[in-house]
Amino acid sequence: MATERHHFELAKGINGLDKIILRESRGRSAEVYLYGSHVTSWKNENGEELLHLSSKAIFKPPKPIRGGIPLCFPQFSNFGTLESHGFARNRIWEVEANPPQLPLNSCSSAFVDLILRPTEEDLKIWPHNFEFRLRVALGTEGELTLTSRIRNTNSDGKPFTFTFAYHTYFSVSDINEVRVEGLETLDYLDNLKNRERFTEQGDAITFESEVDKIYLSTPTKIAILDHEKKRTFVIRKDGLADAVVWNPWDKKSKTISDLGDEDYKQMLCVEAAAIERPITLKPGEEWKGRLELSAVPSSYSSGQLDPKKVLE
Ligand code: TA6
Repeated sequence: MATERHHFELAKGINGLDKIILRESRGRSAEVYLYGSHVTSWKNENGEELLHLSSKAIFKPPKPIRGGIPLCFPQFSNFGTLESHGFARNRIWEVEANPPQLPLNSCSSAFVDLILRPTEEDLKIWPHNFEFRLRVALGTEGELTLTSRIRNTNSDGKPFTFTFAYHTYFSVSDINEVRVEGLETLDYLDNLKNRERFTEQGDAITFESEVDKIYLSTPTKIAILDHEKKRTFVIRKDGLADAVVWNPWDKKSKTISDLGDEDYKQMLCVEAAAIERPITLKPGEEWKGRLELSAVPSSYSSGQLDPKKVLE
């Protein structure tokens, strides 16, 4: 299916699962599985993959897809009684032809609107009616934008509360050569130390062992500088105060059955999230959380990366 309005194609993906393909005139593309509304691919004009998809990803419900951009809703990790990261990532979503209006980013060259509503079974584990709308858009400069709108449609007058994350797996050339700018001096909860609170030191974040941290009250822009690829990912976010940084490193990777033993070297998760202050919605209320990803050439100054230029 290709429509004039949305400029997307519906195709069959791995194991016959439905997927949406977004294409842009200069050859950039993105793919979204209806299973989980899961972005599994984002490519630049040279056809290079910018997201990391696990070499052992299993495309078989109910196992969530490992890699790409899993959506964590209505619970991040085990911050509650539901399965890890909630259930939105392992439900089949629908394409929505005419969603309530969302200001159209005029720079969007292709987009698709998806929706998830709870089934009777879902209501047994999380007794709240909701509409979760996701727009995935590919911009004319190759930027990938995900806009989530979550509405409380309870008819019993009850509010509900949730945590949320775009659990993005970025593709990097070598985790040892990567640094993250924008989280220096911030407080974080360390998942490897019982979520104890610490303060990050002044330097950019680099990687030499397992990391699993929830940075709190983070700026709206974060950058991942990939020295070897001479590429910088710029993450822009709205409505998402926190940012999770995760790399399982070698030992933890071996305990994750659908992650290749060596995958950790080529991946880094930096996840725009709302965790410390969960979102509460009364019936009729809607929350919006927006993520914009772009990949730009890194700027150099006498052989050094200049993160300030990137963040300007
Ligand atoms: O976002 C980091 C994290 O919560 C880690 O603690 C780690 O286990 C990871 O997500 C993956 O979770 P998953 O449920 O997809 O195996």
